[in-house]
Amino acid sequence: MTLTTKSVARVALVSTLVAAAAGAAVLVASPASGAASTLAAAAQQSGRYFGTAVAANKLSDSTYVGILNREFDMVTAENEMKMDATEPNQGQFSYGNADRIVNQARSQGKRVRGHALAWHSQQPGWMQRMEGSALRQAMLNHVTQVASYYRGKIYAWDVVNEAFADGSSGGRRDSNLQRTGNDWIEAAFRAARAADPGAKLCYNDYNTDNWSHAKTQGVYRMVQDFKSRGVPIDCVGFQAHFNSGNPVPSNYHTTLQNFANLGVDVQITELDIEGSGSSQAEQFKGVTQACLAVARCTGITVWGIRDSDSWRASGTPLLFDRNGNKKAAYNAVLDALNAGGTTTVPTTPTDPTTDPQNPESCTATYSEGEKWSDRFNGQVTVSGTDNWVVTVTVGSPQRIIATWNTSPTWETANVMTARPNGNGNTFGFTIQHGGNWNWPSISCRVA
Ligand code: 9MR
Repeated sequence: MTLTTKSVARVALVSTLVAAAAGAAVLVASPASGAASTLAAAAQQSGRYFGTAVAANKLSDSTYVGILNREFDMVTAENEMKMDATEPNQGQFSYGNADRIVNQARSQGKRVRGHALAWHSQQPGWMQRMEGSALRQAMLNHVTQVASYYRGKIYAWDVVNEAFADGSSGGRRDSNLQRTGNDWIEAAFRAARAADPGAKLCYNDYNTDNWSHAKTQGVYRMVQDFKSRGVPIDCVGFQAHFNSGNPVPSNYHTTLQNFANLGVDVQITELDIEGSGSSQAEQFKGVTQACLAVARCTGITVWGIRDSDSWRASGTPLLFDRNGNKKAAYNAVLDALNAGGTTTVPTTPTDPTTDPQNPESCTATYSEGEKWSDRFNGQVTVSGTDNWVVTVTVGSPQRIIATWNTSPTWETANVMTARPNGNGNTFGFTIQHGGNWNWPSISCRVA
């Protein structure tokens, strides 16, 4: 911890007051040790997340929501943030179902992956009929509007989804967006960065798992080119939809590591593996271990909760059966997460130095502070701007009971908005954890 003298004094004061208030607070150190019992808690041991796709129309299903709240700390809207859902008529934006998912997630202290700002598929009818510069403008406006609406609430956006062709070409997929010019992808990334400087910006695709495949190589060359030219890209999403015709490749770890070596995070974004029993479990274990072995693999998202929630339910490709029971694949993933939790990855997004278009980006880095039996301290250091707004979201039943070096406002009881109060760019807080030792989620934007 690098606290100023002044803030050390404040921490001490806060701690004393809290200790007095709590009666018999004992100064002991470390968080819970031993094997974690949920996917999210197990992933957090190495600074990673474990997420799922969520469908708004299932949020009234208590079994579904029970598993969601218990097991996952990252949420992707399965369909509700896509272009047809958010802009059904040109210039008319519709966020009802997406908001239901975002609000449910954030009220439970979960983070959100945004999916997807620009895609050849699931375009609204009016966009499907467009071409050329009118389409380019409409696409950029869509990216700007949607990313601005959710500014500060999204951990990572799939800015562009599935833009590369299958097969041996290694080139782009033909689409109305591609026909607006090869630079449409970088234009979308620049628009997204301007709209939400605190979100990580990802390129997301499928069939990019095998390092020797032409499509994987094509995406790799694009990311390499973007990094060399300062196009703002932070991450690559690997959808990871596997089945017997498209099994987990033996070089999967190599693929993830090679992309990470370009200076981007990698994320497994839509994992499902058709099959059952121990063979399915082994494959889930392999994918989990591959992510854990790559420092910049920041998390795994499965594409649904129960087999019956899956887009390909007959392949029973998920971690819970149709009744919500844990499958062998669940235990394999949990064990792998518990065994591999040693690598710590940075919690925070966006390298502002890579974005010449946006010199005032914002990076917020969380670090752990002192821990007691009933509470722990955390601090956030902001870089890139002196003009920041940081959102700190704690999970239930946590409560922020003290702060220093910021004067907070509250969106809800567990969502705090922090701004500079003249004490520099590091602020801190005390979280009464109520048994939940998870780190808060942090996002940052330029005011
Ligand atoms: O799971 C989604 C399903 O409900 C939709 O009908 C389908 C429509 O395209 O999209 C599915 O999600 C896809 C994701 O958005 C992108 N990668 C492939 C996913 C599975 O098709």
